[in-house]
Amino acid sequence: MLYDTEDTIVAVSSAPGSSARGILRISGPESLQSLDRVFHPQLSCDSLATASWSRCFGCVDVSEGITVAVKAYSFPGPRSYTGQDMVELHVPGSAALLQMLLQRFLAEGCRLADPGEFTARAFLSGRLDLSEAEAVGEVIAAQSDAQLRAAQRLLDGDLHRFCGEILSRLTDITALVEAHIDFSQEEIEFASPEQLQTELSDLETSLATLLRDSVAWEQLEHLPHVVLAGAANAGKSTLANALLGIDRSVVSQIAGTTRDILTAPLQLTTGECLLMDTAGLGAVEDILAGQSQMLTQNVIAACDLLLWVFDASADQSQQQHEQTLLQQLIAQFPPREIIFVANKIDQLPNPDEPLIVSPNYQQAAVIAVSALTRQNLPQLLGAIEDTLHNCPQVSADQQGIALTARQRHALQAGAAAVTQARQLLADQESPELLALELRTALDELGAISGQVVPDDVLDRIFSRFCVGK
Ligand SMILES: Nc1nc2c(ncn2[C@@H]2O[C@H](COP(=O)(O)OP(=O)(O)OP(=O)(O)O)[C@@H](O)[C@H]2O)c(=O)[nH]1
Ligand SMILES: [Mg+2]
Repeated sequence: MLYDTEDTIVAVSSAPGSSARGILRISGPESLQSLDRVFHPQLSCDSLATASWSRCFGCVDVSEGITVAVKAYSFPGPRSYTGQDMVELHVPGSAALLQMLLQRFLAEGCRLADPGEFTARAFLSGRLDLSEAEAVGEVIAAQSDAQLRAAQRLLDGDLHRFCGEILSRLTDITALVEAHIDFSQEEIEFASPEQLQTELSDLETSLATLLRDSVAWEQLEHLPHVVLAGAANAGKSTLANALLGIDRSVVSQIAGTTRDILTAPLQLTTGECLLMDTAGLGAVEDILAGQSQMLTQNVIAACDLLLWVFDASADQSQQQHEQTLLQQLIAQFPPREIIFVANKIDQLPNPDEPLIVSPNYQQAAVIAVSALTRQNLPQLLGAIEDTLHNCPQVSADQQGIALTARQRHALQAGAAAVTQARQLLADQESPELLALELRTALDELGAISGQVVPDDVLDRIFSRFCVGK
């Protein structure tokens, strides 16, 4: 992608497909003029070429005999999204209509925008720094609440503020060291080596803390896996459906109903997880049951939380059988976290009688529920949330900044250069070497907000966007 900002670009910026409203976006020096040439405003409209943004109703002749009613918004630069003169046309969201409108503006000399080019222009005009521009892409790509919230924090400039402060402190230190080199003939001490040592080790700590507390975007992409497992007929599928609020899994009295792993996202108040309903464990009656149970064991081995479902109303020999299954399972595939779910309490003659569950594995919680009557499901959801709280995917939601691979790499390289600089100072190496290392740190950390970024890096970032953003 060439970063030419002198031409005027156009693209459909609403999502593909039919919708209530479709949006065509235009940015560049000719935006307002090209709008003027094709747009017929209603009489009551104010001029679109005002200093602040304005809106006007009117119509556009898209081709012979076809006129489209549009709402035109003009956003004069530099206070627009891209920093340039911008226009948005809002029309009923028909793909055919938007294509006609797009062709009309292409015929007016506008160029079809590349993916992410509007946001690239926002970055190039200084409206967004690079970490914020990346956040726009992540907001668009977000598939879960956790990702969306992390992207929003990035967009709000959390990383931008942190890097700005570090860069400013680092620039001060570099200036002191360089002044020392420039005035080395004179007997002036700009800063004592001890002062510089303290400053550099403070910076090291700040960078290390950020790196430690941050999470990778890829990590957010992995939602915590919560697996429902237990003996056949314990009520796992009924419980899955009740928790999800939809009939996702088939339920029946026949043991061995579920064969495949059925997965669906479950919304929690602290984030989201993937709920997996599995085939019941126990005697293997046929090849299919054997394969299903192997699949179940695999997901249990990799899950973040196991919900062991058992039938609290079953007779003693069945309960004994379920416990043996559980013991065998835990011995072979110890789960990270476990909650015991005593199901079918609506069937108990005396529901208030305390349940006795052994083994007392890792002092796990026991929640008594009825998947059928939905009794105590809020308690179960609460226990799931509490247990997952320590999962990085969910807890990242509350605290750490999520870093893209590029940002993490730049932070690590910057932190390594700061450590190297502190080491050079401790070894009483020449100030020239020290200044060189500090410059490296400045370059690396500056790359996060985009102060120094080569074109190919920009290409990689903006090519992940869709056209129109
Ligand atoms: N009374 C009562 N019946 C339940 C409850 N939960 C499930 N059931 C019944 O138990 C039977 C088995 O339920 P499923 O949800 O299919 O059990 P499952 O554990 O998924 O069984 P498999 O897929 O065969 O391993 C069905 O007849 C359900 O209606 C409950 O809380 N109370
Ligand atoms: Mg089932």
